Amino acid sequence: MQFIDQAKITVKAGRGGDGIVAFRREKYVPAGGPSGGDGGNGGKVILQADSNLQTLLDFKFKQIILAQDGRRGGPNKCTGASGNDLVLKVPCGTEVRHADTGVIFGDLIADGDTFVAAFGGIGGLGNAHYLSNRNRAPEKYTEGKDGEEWLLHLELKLLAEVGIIGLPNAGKSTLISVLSSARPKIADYPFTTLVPNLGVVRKPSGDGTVFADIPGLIAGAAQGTGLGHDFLRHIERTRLLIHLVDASSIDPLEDIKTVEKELFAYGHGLIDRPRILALNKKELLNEETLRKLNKKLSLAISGELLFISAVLGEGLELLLNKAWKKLEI
Ligand SMILES: Nc1nc2c(ncn2[C@@H]2O[C@H](COP(=O)(O)OP(=O)(O)OP(=O)(O)O)[C@@H](O)[C@H]2O)c(=O)[nH]1
Ligand SMILES: [Mg+2]
Repeated sequence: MQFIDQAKITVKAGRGGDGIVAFRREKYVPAGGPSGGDGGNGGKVILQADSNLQTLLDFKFKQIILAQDGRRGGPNKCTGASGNDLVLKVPCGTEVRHADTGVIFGDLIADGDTFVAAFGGIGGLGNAHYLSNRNRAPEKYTEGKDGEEWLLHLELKLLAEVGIIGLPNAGKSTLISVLSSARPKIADYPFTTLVPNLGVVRKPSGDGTVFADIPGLIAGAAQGTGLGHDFLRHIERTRLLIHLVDASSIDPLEDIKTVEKELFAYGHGLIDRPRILALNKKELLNEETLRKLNKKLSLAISGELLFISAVLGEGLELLLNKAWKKLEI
């Protein structure tokens, strides 16, 4: 399935139906009064969050969305039928902005959340409304009003509590595959992961916590280099980041700094997000190298660090315990 996390759409609500001019025509009533009914209101365009959806793919092919117009009024003061509302399903975590100004209109978080993207035009009035003592046979009516029309920018920001970040090939997908039932592609080359993967990890209490594994970040990611930048938005809403580093790389400290720089450059408060630094692939290092690396990093880094092996499952319990603790604060 294609993962589409941005879309530009035009939503147009239905136009109100026109009011009409009509007069009562009854057999024994010589001069029937005005009886033109009102037009129905135009249908609304409504966005609704649906937890079964994971992407905005539908909107790649459907960019203009029109709700139904209201019907004209009828004789005998019959109001025209209102246009049907159009309900568009979007994934949970979809932010709705005005495409031209960037103003946030709405944010659909929980399953079932709704947001009226465009209100329908109200129906016009039929001539029955204009009966007065001075005018017993009004010919006046009003037209229905146009429905609202907006150019919207939809942006999906995944709702994961924990984000796994790091350089390509650090083992992020391996980690999420070991911790959860997610089965992302894992391979021995950078940029294996092209779209974020979500996995649910059970807390000791039994509650599920959503982890997101995003494509690898590289230097310049915040400015758009590589794939990472496009996906940093998906960790904006996380409460905790697990920064995964390949302990067997040539210079893990340099790797750490590269990713930290990108978090800083991206903004949105990511640099202040609670973080756990986990050095992966520890089984590839001998005792001596491990000790030296631990010392070097401990001197250079203020926070705590943890050595793990995603493949062997070593240190993962400790990693999760730390994660749960940090999430509780
Ligand atoms: N020896 C060892 N190899 C590991 C460990 N964890 C992951 N790997 C390997 O590292 C390689 C990259 O793993 P991935 O999980 O695809 O890495 P990633 O960080 O998701 O990579 P991108 O998606 O490209 O950013 C694979 O060959 C994994 O088998 C580990 O604990 N020990
Ligand atoms: Mg990956």
